[in-house]
Amino acid sequence: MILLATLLAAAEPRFVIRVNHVGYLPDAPKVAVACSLDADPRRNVSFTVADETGRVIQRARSVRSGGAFGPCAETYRLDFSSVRAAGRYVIEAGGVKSPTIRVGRDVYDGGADTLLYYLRQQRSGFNPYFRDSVHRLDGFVVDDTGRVVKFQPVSGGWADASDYLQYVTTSATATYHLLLSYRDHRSAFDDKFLGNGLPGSNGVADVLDEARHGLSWLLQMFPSDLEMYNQLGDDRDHVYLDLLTTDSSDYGWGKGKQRPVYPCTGRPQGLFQGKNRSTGFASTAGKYASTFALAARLRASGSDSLDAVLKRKAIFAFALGEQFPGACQTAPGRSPYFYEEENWVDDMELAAAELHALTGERKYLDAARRYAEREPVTPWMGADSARHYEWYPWWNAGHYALWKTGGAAERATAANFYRLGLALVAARATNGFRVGIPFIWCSNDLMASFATQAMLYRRMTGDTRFREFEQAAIDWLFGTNPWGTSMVVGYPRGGRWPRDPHSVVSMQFGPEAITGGLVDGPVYRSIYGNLRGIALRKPDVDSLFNTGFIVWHDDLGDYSTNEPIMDGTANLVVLLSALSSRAGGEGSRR
Ligand SMILES: [Ca+2]
Ligand SMILES: [Ca+2]
Repeated sequence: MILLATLLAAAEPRFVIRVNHVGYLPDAPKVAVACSLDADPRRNVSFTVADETGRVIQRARSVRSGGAFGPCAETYRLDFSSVRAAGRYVIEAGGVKSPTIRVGRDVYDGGADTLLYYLRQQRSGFNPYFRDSVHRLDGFVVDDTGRVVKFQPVSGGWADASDYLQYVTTSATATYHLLLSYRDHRSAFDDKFLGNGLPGSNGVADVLDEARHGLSWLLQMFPSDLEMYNQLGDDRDHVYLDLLTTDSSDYGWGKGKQRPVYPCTGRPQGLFQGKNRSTGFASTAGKYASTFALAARLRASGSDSLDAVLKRKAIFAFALGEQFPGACQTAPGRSPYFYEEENWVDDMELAAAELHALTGERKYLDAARRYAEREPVTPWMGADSARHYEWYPWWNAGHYALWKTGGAAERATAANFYRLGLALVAARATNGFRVGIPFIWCSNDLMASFATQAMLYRRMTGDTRFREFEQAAIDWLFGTNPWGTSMVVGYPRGGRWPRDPHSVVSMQFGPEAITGGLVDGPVYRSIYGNLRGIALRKPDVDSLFNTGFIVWHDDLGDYSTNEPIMDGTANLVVLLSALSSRAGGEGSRR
């Protein structure tokens, strides 16, 4: 057995070429990364690029090693940016061929819609994937002791990940991202689904259908000016690995019955051992306000009276945030993990900027500028680590909103603040993959956010100094990483992507069932080693590439790197819709 294992290991390639499996836009920087598991004293390779027929179209070029990264003893950046013609190509280096590489304006078309499949699958209330209603009894509002205050109808929204908790923090952010994608890139989206998520056409872009699903839950979670709810369910959910439709979590009111609804209180919360460190309302209030304000301005709800309600609630949510500054964190149950969001001025900045755009009132622009000055850079940028969701959302859309609604001074300030953050990450990205984010839990969310901020900065200013890093982050998400895998389940069809994510849905129905889900992504080995209850369920096919400081496992047992995440998926919709060739997308630019 040992001999066989040794022989098999010896047969594994020790020199690999990693590429973006989705492909490259004709005018984008194009770089594949070769990873050698063995140190090479020459520290040098030459590579060629051939077209589909085998004809060499870029003659041999020699490249110096960019040094070690993770499992790679050497990394080589194979730049083929000069290849601009649409087509399929193969790179050859070190006697090894790359996977087929696509170049074309339309390589990202349909990508954003693919992500929406996962969001539909995560729907609570009526779930179109299961064609059944889930969690229809939600929920019971609870006080600090867990005592039921009253029943409140809040069935709807999206399950957060492969557990079924629901948070305003992530759901409002996701809804905002969907609305922003609709506003900026609506032609990138199809209309192949109805409002309830079943197949069909309703004259509404599917991204707006999905945003409306989020809006309707958020309206239920902020039912009156005196009640601002923050969370539905808690981690007692984790006891069972059930399907959404047969969730048998028991919060003391019977299996599969009501789930607890946690309000923002401004006080630490947690019914068992662990408590969060909540201090106010503003992180959640700001998210309600910005999402409702953008929806009202876009007339997104489809009804004038509902748009008026959204506007009134946006104004009131912002006022609550001003009255009770501080963070409203998610509440832990029996496990020590919760979303430890500390920053709230980013959320209030975004809210104020959107309210200015909606109402034109000067006081909101002043407030947006004031909040922006308090946190120019989202603090994970440039850092080596952070607590779980400590600095959330991962990119501050408030600066972009301020830039859009402000005058010349605000535009300069907002662009400058984005630049400062990007420069801090770029300064850490001296490795062969050109990545500078910290590999904390949900690193793919950070990677997508860095790329989004870099793209927005480039469009806002025309300054291309971070273009290489922007592209490297996009490429990382779709295969230019040590494992050579796309991080989105089922996308792109022909590429490598997670087959065994941490999800009971894919476990029972196959990975196609959760097409479109962005998984958490690699984490520091130290994080993986210290989390509770992680055990791989099968031999690691990527063991050769899991020897470095970061790890990723295509294994249901690893909830730290391979669990699809709702908010990360919605965040990526912004980027993928921008890359589409349809009407104004990045792919249409010359
Ligand atoms: Ca539709
Ligand atoms: Ca925040």
